[in-house]
Amino acid sequence: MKPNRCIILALLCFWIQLIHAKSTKRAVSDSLIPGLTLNNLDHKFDKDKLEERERTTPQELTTQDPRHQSFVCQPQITVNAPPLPPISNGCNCSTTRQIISHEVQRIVNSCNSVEAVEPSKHAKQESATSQLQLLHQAVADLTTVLKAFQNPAVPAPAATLPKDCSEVLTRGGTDSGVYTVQPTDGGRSFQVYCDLETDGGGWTVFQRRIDGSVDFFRTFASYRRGFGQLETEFWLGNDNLHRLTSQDEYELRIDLEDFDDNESYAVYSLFSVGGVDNNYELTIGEYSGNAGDALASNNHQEFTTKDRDNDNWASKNCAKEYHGAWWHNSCYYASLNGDYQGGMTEIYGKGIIWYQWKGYYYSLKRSEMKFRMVDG
Ligand SMILES: [Ca+2]
Repeated sequence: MKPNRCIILALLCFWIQLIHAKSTKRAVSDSLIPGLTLNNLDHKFDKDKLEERERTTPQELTTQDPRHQSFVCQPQITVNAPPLPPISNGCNCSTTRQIISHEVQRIVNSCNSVEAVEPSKHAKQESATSQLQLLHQAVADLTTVLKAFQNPAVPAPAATLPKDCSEVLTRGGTDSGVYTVQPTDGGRSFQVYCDLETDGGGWTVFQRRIDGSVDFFRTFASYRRGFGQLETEFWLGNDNLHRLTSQDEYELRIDLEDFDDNESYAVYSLFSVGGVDNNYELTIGEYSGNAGDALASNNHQEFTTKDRDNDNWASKNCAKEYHGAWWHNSCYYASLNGDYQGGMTEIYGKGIIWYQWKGYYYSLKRSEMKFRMVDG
């Protein structure tokens, strides 16, 4: 063979191999285009070529493919096919389409599983958060209790009830009537009648006579407890009087009325009642008013009833003799717990008496005894 023919034959051989190599490379590259649907794969792939690629490595392809061998020529051409995706576990796949189909299904199943599990996880997280908040609150409450227990100096919550009618007034009370008070001694609360109108108001009423509907000729124990009706006639009780007047500094006011609609009053600048141990001793201050100072002689006297003689009348009991429980000395000028006799009477000193205003033979129509805190 002439050298020219040999050169032409070698160039023809190289051209044929180059065209085959380009065709093979294009087919493999098309199969890796992202976004291809499974239905399109049949049109993009040659099934036989793919099965061959899965069985061989890129290097083996150049030496074992009989079609390559038939075109082997100098210089040798190597086709670098891209690597195949790994075959998933559990997939009995023999083709790339089966692998992709299996992987897609596996991902779909995984997503469905996540969607099914996430709501449950979310609910559990919310429940745990809620329980954690409750636990924090319980710890805070317990800490507060422990602090209060360890430190007795922690102030108690403010009382919700007024200590007397003066406080009812300062809290904004305007209508006279029955209120519940809680003395500051920590004892039981009880009801009182508050006069919130007379001379500026704030008066805690502890005695009223108005119509004779209640019997006042009673025992020491009865006066200690109190009796009657707050809206009509009553005695508040000596224990309550002691508790209330021990709280602060109080003044005393006595309002009187006769059956001709005449009114008078007496005010004492200081008022307190002792405890049961000294038989509810009376303490009063300076007098003012227009009824006359009938109570001065009873200052510092103990309480006497028909069954408990604490007065200064050595041979008799003033309360029993004149039907009036009172802070008797060697009896009285004022006795507002006597019998309700209804005005002028021939009975000496047994009625509702204010001697300086009406004498010993006039039983008053109305009397009201009350106290309030001293200003300033
Ligand atoms: Ca006596």
